[in-house]
Amino acid sequence: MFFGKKMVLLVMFAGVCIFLIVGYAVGGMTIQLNNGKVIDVPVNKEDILSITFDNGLKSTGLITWNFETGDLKGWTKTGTAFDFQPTYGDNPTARHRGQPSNHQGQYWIGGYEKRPGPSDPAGQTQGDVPQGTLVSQSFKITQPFIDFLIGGGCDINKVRVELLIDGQVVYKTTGKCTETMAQVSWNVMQFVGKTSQVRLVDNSSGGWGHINFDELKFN
Ligand SMILES: [Ca+2]
Ligand SMILES: [Ca+2]
Repeated sequence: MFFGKKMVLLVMFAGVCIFLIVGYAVGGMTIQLNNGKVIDVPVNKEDILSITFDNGLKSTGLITWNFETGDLKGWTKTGTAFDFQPTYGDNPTARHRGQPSNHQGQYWIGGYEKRPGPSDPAGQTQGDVPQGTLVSQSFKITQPFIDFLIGGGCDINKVRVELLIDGQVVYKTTGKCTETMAQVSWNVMQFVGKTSQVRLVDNSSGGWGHINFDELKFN
């Protein structure tokens, strides 16, 4: 009987040791809460595809969907069309375009604009000549709708925003040949659980050869 208890203790001790060793080997991340608590999660950054909150406000924590980070965190550029993005403030109004951007917050993608930050002169532009793409990291769709603001050119063959599922384009939307962005909503109910990307395309150097974009939300 005594031997049996000892064995149980020994097995328990061994189990704790294995748990600690495995935990150390896996690595992990630390989440700091604003109430002072700290939560350790044994998951490596490179293994995370997306982080989903119950309220759906941030389906991924690693991609800037509203550009309020002031950079292109979670996005990859090709070409030069998105070199000076995101754009700060209502630059079209600063250059007296008569078409306010209708951006949310302070930063947005304004393909024609060249004002990366508040210390840069307002009203500068890079124009329509640069071409390129801007593609988001992969994320998993968890909500039935993707809403966003879009403006800029209106030739869908040249400038557009695309939704990719497993690398294939399933939605594409262009602007209305005005700098003023308006909301578009994609019904993605059939793609819930699928791996997805958003891609901005600028294949034009001519008039209205740019795309504006901001405030993507999962609803
Ligand atoms: Ca914004
Ligand atoms: Ca262009």
